[in-house]
Amino acid sequence: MVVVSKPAIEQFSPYLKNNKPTALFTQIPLVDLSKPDSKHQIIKACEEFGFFKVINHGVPMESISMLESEATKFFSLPLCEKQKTGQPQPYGYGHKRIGTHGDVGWVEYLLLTTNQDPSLHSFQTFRVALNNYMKSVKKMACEILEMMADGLKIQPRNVLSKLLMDEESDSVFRVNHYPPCPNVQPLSGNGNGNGDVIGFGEHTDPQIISVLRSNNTSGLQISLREGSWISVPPDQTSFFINVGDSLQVMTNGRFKSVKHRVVTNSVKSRLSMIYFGGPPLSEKIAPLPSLMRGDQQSLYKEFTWFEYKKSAYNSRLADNRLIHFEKI
Ligand code: GA4
Repeated sequence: MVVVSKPAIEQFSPYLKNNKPTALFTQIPLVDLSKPDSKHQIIKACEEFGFFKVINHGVPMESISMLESEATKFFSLPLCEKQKTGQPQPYGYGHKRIGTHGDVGWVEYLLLTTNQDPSLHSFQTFRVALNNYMKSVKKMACEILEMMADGLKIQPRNVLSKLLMDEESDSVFRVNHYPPCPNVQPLSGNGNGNGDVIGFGEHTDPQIISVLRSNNTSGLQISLREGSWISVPPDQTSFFINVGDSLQVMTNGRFKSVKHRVVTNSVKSRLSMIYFGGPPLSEKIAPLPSLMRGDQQSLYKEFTWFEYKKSAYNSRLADNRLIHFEKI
């Protein structure tokens, strides 16, 4: 009999997650965008989780599938071809290293600006599929931000969405490919067969809103307020929305940015594409005046998106980035 040994745990140690318990039975909030009360559900989800799933989103399945197939083709190219899109500085093709401060994950990715990005110039069909997809996803993100303004009873209703619509909007697009990760012998029997190898370490997104779509492979987990993690069942026909740090500040902490991470699957590869909606670099990130009641004070110091982004990109993934901007 041939016994195939599992790879040594040491080889994977930088990718292993800590082992806080995983909460069972918590339902991910679901928002049907075609329903008249969706704005209230969005507010509730943003306050409780900073995260929700949307259906009836209006993004054509065809543009989703086209981008997925272009991305799959791209990631199956030889490494040297993929590297022609440039090293991530921060835009371009990257693998294993995330950011510039020592974070690693079992992942390869493409990080792109949503504007005129030179990175994909030799991948024209990819660029076309991406622009097409991004147009619909940005529209949906703006609709959601307008429903938020309605639900928060603030005027004008485009107070948030105009930041994404601005020509100078500093938005980012990311495609992540998590190849199946070979089984790792768990340190102690924690019940998860693959020893929970980290694909993308825990973090919050610095921007206003993130819109994620993945194939049908599991891996995404969100952290609940009390610190436990729940797995988000994959659904390739839906989108998942994250509240980002900037939206937390703009709502003076009423909405919370969601801590999330991705663990790898030992059998299937996971492909996710995420639109990170950000404001123009010069935009002041501060609580919306129309949300502040009476003598309510801002919980945060004054800063621009440029200042926050600079500080965020100088941090480690798991750092609490907003802490430096909180009033003492
Ligand atoms: C998290 C959200 C987006 O993926 C991203 C990431 C960025 C990167 O990959 O370069 C960062 C991360 C993200 C926050 C902290 C810094 C910067 C990696 C990292 C360690 C593109 C973004 O805007 O911020």
